Amino acid sequence: MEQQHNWTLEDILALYRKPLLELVYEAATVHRQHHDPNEVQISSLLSIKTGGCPEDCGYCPQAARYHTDVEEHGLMSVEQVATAANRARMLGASRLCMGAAWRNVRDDEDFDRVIELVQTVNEMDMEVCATLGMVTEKQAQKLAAAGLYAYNHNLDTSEEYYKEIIPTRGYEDRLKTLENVRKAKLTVCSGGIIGMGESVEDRCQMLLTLSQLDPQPESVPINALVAVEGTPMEEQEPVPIWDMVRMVATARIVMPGSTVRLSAGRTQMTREGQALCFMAGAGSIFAGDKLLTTPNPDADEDLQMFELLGLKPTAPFAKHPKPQPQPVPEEDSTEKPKWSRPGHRIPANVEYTKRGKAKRKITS
Ligand code: SAM
Ligand code: DTB
Ligand code: SF4
Repeated sequence: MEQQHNWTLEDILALYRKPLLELVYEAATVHRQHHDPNEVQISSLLSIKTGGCPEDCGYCPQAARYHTDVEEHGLMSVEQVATAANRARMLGASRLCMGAAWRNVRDDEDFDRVIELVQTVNEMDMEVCATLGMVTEKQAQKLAAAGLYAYNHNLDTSEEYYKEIIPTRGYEDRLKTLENVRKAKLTVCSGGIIGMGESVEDRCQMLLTLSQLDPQPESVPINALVAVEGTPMEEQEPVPIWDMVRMVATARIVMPGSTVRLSAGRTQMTREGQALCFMAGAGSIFAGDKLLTTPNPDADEDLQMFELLGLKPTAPFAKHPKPQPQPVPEEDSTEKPKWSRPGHRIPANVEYTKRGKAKRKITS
């Protein structure tokens, strides 16, 4: 399919700001040209390593520096992941997305275990996705050889606004990781979060950057911020459903071949609101009662919604063939990735880091 990489920010802003019903109609039309509108792909999230993350992402409940209710745990075993994958499959999920609270992948024993986890879930005939932080090309190749189907790494917002929420890594690292993932011939899952205080221009700039990737990402998750107590974003207002609909519809039009995923934030949305997002081109959801660490709608509720709307779950490997596992390449000790660490000061993050420390002292 021809992809359009020469959108301008003005084009995308003009789409986003169209009268809502006209925007939905245009997006629904594009959706029908490239996708089955009665199919929605289901992914299930599993946090294989939770909390204690050294990064300072202002939205994230897993950052060690904040004080949240997240229960930390080390890397899961093969048995634990196989059990979770089975459960996800019973709920109609075609994909298991394994997330780790890491800044980046390291060539250590934990990564060897992740390779085993990928091999195990691939053998269960599910699409395997991983989101492990920054990866080098060699690491991405190892994951691909193990049978990984997709790698998730979100741009999260515009390059400009990124500096307002994360001081411990640069936007160029996100882009470099996506390039590494592509070179390893994995499918790319990349999107972002709305509701972090960003402007409409930031949202559209993020969509512009995603649309300029060549090829465009196969999956584009659109998350509404889950404002978690103890994080610098705890007081952000919930995202209005209309913003979610506009974001899904605009993503759908600028990247017609991508699967747009209605991601975090569904617990706050009515069925009618979600139906409008499906109409506007959302072709995927995360299902199961938990995202990584925060709640998601009950599986039963989603099942009822699918029945009500006449939606069917997409079968595994409907868009790309199942990866055939290859021998995993040997370690290359000469590879020394240089990820950035800008280290600038973000007042809210500094404030909540202090609160986190104070709270830990009181509770310990
Ligand atoms: N540590 C890895 C990384 O940052 O790339 C992978 C896991 S991280 C939790 C994956 C993604 O979850 C983030 O890029 C962000 O888009 C999303 N996320 C994290 N916290 C969120 C929140 N409170 N609300 C919505 N999305 C969130
Ligand atoms: C994505 O875009 N959203 C997912 C997945 N990719 C990794 C994560 C949502 C996390 C929401 C907060 C939590 O549950 O910790
Ligand atoms: Fe760590 Fe990822 Fe959370 Fe950032 S988003 S704190 S890197 S788990």
